[in-house]
Formats: sequence, C-alpha cells, structure tokens
Amino acid sequence: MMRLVTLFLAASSAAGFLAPLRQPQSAVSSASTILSPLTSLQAASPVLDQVTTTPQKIYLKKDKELPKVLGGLKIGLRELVVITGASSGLGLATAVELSKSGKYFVVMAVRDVEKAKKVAKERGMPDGSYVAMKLELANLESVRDFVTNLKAFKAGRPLNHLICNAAVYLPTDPKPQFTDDGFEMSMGVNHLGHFLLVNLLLEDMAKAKNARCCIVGSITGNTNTVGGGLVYPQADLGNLSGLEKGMKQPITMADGKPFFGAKAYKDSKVCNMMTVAELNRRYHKDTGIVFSSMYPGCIAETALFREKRTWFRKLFPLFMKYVTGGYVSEEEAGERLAQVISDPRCNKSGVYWSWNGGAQTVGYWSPDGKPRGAGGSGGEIFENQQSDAVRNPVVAKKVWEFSKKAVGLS
Ligand code: NDP
Ligand code: PMR
Repeated sequence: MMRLVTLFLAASSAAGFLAPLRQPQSAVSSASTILSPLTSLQAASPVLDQVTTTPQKIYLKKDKELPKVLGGLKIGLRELVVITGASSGLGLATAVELSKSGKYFVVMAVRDVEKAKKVAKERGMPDGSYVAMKLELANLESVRDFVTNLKAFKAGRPLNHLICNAAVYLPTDPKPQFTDDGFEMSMGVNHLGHFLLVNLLLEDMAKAKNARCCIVGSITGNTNTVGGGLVYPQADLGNLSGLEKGMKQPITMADGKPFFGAKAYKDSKVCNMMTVAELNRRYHKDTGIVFSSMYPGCIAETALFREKRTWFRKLFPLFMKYVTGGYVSEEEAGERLAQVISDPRCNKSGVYWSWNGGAQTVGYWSPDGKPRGAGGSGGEIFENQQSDAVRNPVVAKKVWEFSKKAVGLS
C-alpha cells in the first residue's frame, strides 16, 4: 500500500500537480447588491412533443413516456426536486437517497434519458418516484426546452428544490472543446448552463414553501485548502476579461488566458459558488428560497475522472483514502447532498456546507483555529468558510452580470 501511495505522490509531483503554497488573498470591500425582478423567465408552453431543435440536433428526442398534465398527479404529495446530472456519481446517489425516502419526487435532468432510466432501475429507485427528462447543459436551447417540459410536466405545481450537480472535468484535453453555443465546455456546462437553468426556475421555486437550491461546489476551487491551494493549477478568475467578452470561441478561459483544462474546471466551480452567493444576496430575502453550495468530499471513483489516465484512476482513490483522508463513497456523498435538501439544519441561506470527516487538520487551513477534517467519510456537517477569492463580493457581482449577458438574460 505504501508503495502505491508513494508512487502516486511521485507521479503527481512529476506531472507538476503540486503548486507552491499561496496565502489566502486579502478580503475586498463589500459590494452593493442590486435587486432585479425575475425577468426573462420564459413563458411555459405545455407542449412536450414540440420542442425546437438546434442545427446540430444533438440532444432532442421526444419522450412519449413523459406524462403531460398527469405529471402533477404523479408527483402526488411529494416535494418535487430536480437534480442535474442524475445519471451517475453524486447526482445518481442523491436521486436514489431522495426517491427512496418517499418524501420526494425526483426529476432526473440528464443528457442521456435512456441511461438514466436504466441506472434508476438498477439502483432500485421506486417506480413512480422519479422521471428522467432531457437536459443538455452544453446547449442553452436545451436548457430552455427542459424548463418548458418541466413546467408542462408539473402542471402548475411549484418546484420545491433544485440541485445543480452535473459537471465535466477535462484536464487532459490539449485543445478546448466548445458547447453548441461556443462556450468553453467546462465553463459552459458546469457554470453557464446551470446559471441559465437556475434563473429560469427561480419563479417556480419562489412559489414553493421552504424551497432550496444547491449548486455543488468543491474544495479544489478554494485556495484556503490543501486540495485547492497546494495542488497545481489553482483556481483564479483573474481580471475576468474572458467572461466579460462572452466566454465564446476563441476565448477559452474566464481570465482570457490560453486554455488550461484542469484550471477551467476549478474556475467553473468558483463561478458555481459565487453564483450561490449572488443568488442569496439578490433573492433570498424576497423569495424565501434557501441557496447553498457544498463540498461532498472526494468521491474519487466517479466518472468525473473519466479523462484521467488508468494509473491515476487506480491510485487516486487509495491516495485519498489512506493519505489525505478525503475519500468518501458515492453513497455517502449522496446522503450528504440529500441532507442539504432535507435536513432542517440546512435551512439557512448562503452557506457552503462541508463535513468534518477524515484526517483532521489537512483539509482546511482553519481560519477559526479549529482543526477540520478533509471531508472524508464520517464526521459532522458544518458551515465551511470559502477562500477570500471565492467570497469576494465585487468579483461575484461581476461574474453574475457577465454570465447573465453570456446566456442572453440581459
Ligand atoms: P460524474 O461524472 O459521475 O457526474 C457528472 C454528471 O454530469 C453525469 O451524470 C453526467 O452525465 C452529467 N453531465 C456531464 N455533462 C453534461 C451535459 N453536457 N449536460 C447534462 N449533464 C451532463 O461526476 P461526479 O458525480 O463526481 O460529479 C458531480 C458533481 O460533484 C460535480 O458538480 C462535481 O464538480 C462535484 N464534485 C465532485 C467531486 C469528486 O470527487 N468526484 C468532488 C467535489 C465536487 P452522464 O451520466 O451522461 O455522463
Ligand atoms: Mg487532490 C486533504 C488534501 C486533499 C484533498 C481533500 C483533495 C481533494 N486533494 C488533496 C490533496 C492532494 N491532491 C495532494 C497533496 C495532491 C498531490 C499529490 C493532490 C493531487 C490531485 C490531483 C492530481 N488532487 C486532485 C487531482 C485531480 O485531478 C482532482 C482535481 O483537481 O479535479 C479538479 C483532485 C482532487 N483532489 C481533491 C478533490 C475533491 C479532487 C477532485 C476535484 C473536484 O471535483 O473538485
């Protein structure tokens, strides 16, 4: 075992993963918050079979099994929760947990409906407790179509909860991939697709009592951690010139610099966490919606690492289990994300939730002086503190405004 771990560290070091330690950036003065009306929300059209297609027609497929107005009845007395990327990993584990509880009806918002139906069955999600609906986050028209289909399906019912979980991690791509709208893929799927989705669904959530909206973040977007501050590359939105210019081809990075896949993922996670902060500032008071982010722990065996080399995929879980103590299973991570939606303790807006499991002291640099676990198995939920860069309200406001423009909401 020790040989395996040493091998991982040596290989990681040779691959240039370890970065020089960077001190947390200094705090910046607070920004004014602007309350804007929930404009640009699309009118619902209860026509499931008439969704429009993009020139590439990569995603749309009529799903005749989707009940139309009957969806409202199907949901019954349960709370309606939408989970993006529910066809694998964390999203699927959360869907399983919530659907089996009997209290929630899960809409699996996925790019591959057939895959979602298959895995839902395999994982024993009770019939009648979920539905799979098409959502291709790499296509803004698909996001809009999903919202139209969801509104038709739920037939006037409010949306109780939204979990933005889907993501791609493209660290080994030498060249950038782009979404159908021309955004760099990690930023387009992880941040901009979700940004549009949340904005289009705010009105439906505002109608629900105790609605919760969680956008999954990560330790690796926070430079006040070993995982995010020590391991190269670090998240850094720079001067935001790429996002300001619309994030479209040939622009590939939020900071306007040349493409760097591993960093693009971490930058997108920073945008996810900043979006939560802005949603909280702009809408929590008026709508009552509880907005949060969370770090689920290192779920080292998920398909997120599909692009990584075989040696990494074999050694990474062992390294996380036996060296950093940051490892968590898909099942336990799913329980954690489900907890953010269901636990009365999580009824507080603007929080970045984490779990104090695994090895103590190596996880966070503990600004309050208390030792914290690395997010691994076990431990208690706690309100974590994000890095100064993520908590910067001036940058968050800019990210919000540039993203709004990029997705066509302003
Ligand atoms: P997975 O790859 O297992 O899950 C990602 C999901 O996103 C998949 O269901 C995938 O669909 C879906 N997806 C990818 N691209 C698109 C797209 N264009 N449109 C719609 N859906 C898409 O990874 P994880 O479960 O590990 O990741 C889930 C979340 O957890 C992510 O937000 C990630 O950043 C976060 N996270 C993960 C950590 C980890 O250690 N794994 C640590 C910290 C945070 P499909 O099934 O079709 O591939
Ligand atoms: Mg990292 C407590 C230490 C810790 C934690 C909690 C993580 C989480 N990582 C830690 C430490 C280290 N990692 C160290 C010391 C190294 C150098 C050997 C290291 C390396 C490493 C790599 C190469 N770690 C990684 C990678 C990835 O490709 C993953 C990544 O950054 O994806 C964006 C990753 C991760 N480490 C984590 C977590 C949670 C990840 C998955 C990233 C995420 O989804 O945010």
